[in-house]
Formats: sequence, C-alpha cells, structure tokens
Amino acid sequence: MAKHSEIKLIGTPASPFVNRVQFALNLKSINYEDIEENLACKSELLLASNPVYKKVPVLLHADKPPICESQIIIDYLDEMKPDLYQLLPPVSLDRANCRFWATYIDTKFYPLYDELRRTTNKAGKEAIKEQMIESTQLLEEAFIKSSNGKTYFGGDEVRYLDVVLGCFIRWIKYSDELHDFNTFDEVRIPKLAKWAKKVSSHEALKSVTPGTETLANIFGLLNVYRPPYDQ
Ligand SMILES: N[C@@H](CCC(=O)N[C@@H](CS)C(=O)NCC(=O)O)C(=O)O
Repeated sequence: MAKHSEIKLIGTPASPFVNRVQFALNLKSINYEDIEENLACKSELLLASNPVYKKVPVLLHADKPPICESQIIIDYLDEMKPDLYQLLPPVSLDRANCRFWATYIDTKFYPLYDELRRTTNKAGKEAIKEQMIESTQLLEEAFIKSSNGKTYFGGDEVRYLDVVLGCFIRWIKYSDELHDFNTFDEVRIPKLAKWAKKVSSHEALKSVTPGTETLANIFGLLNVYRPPYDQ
C-alpha cells in the first residue's frame, strides 16, 4: 500500500477486523499506509492510540485523534468520503437496519467461532454448531430482505453489510475445515452460500484476505492456550 499517505492503518494482516477496514479502503480507492503491529508485543503507538481496548485496527488520519473499532472506522470513512463509493445506504431506516445487523454479526454471530474453538468437549461443540445454524438462518433472512433479489446485501454492489460480514468468510471457512462444519451450506442457506462465494472473489477483499499459511499460524497460536479435546 502507498507510503506517506495521510491515512495510516495500524493492524496486522491476520485480523478479520483489520481486513474489514482494508476492504472498505480498497472499495473507496483510498490510499493508505499499513503500520504492521505485533500483537504479542504491542507497540507504544498502538497503546497510545487505543488505550481503552489496545486492539487493532486503529485508523490514523493526518494529525487527527486516532479512530478505533472497525465499524466506527468504516462509518468515519463513509462520512469523510461520501462521494467515494458510499457504503451505508442514504435512507436513515436502511442505515439503522445495516447497523443492527452489523452489531449482531460482531456481538452474536462471529463470537460463536471463538466459542467453538475454546470449547473442549464434543457435546459443547455440537451445541455451538446448532447456534451457528440458527444464526446463519437469521442472516439468510436478513440477506433476502436487504438484497432485494440481487447479489449482495447492498443490492447490485458490495456495501456496508457485505464488508462487515465478508471479512470473516475466509476465517469461517478455515474454522469449518478444522471443525467438520459447513457454515455456508448451500441447502440450508442457499442465498447466503451464493453470496459468500461471490464476495470472496471480489478483488477488494481477495487482495487483503490472509492465505492458508497465515491462518494456520494464527489458529496454531490461539490453540496453544486450548486444552486437549475431550471427546
Ligand atoms: N471490536 C473490535 C475488535 C478488534 C479485535 O478483536 N482485534 C484483535 C485482532 S483480531 C486484537 O487486536 N487483539 C489484541 C488483543 O486482544 O489484545 C473491532 O471491531 O475493531
């Protein structure tokens, strides 16, 4: 990415939340500089920029105060550059709906994958998979309403919810392989399954999605803290 840009992104390629912001920046064709963070030994810059959560991503825009939290960063970019590929819809009610589902995705849906990884017994894992099935059915219904028969949540083009959920697809598929599960099952949730295929091949996301090796390293590190399976 461009050097000496007025926009800098503190992050790591191995974070879906960072990938989310990169996806949005790419869609908007905004030049930015990646500042790679080592989460195992956090930099002074990160600690000073995000003293509350101490997490990536953090967006630095020229000499303005840092902006933290991926959804907030995307909202900021959309307000700052509305003429460059608008992500949120123009109608307030539609915007409210996007934010509702974005919050659901981050607070209810995606955390199930962390829970699945952390849960050590087979029955517990099966119970979480059931919750995943229910959750994706809700997302399928949300997709049907939001897409209006078109390709993306945003209709003909990738928009806000496509970015918010799309950044997780690669991670979800990797988790599915490890846990013998198929989140985007074509029979159970045909529309969302088709959507996932389409978004994953979008150039703005493909170019920031981590490869299998990076994912394997991250999952390996996370699993260091996981007790052995209790089958
Ligand atoms: N809600 C945050 C989540 C960000 C997040 O969880 N970042 C992780 C990397 S994927 C992180 O920085 N973890 C470091 C830590 O927890 O200490 C967002 O949307 O930006």
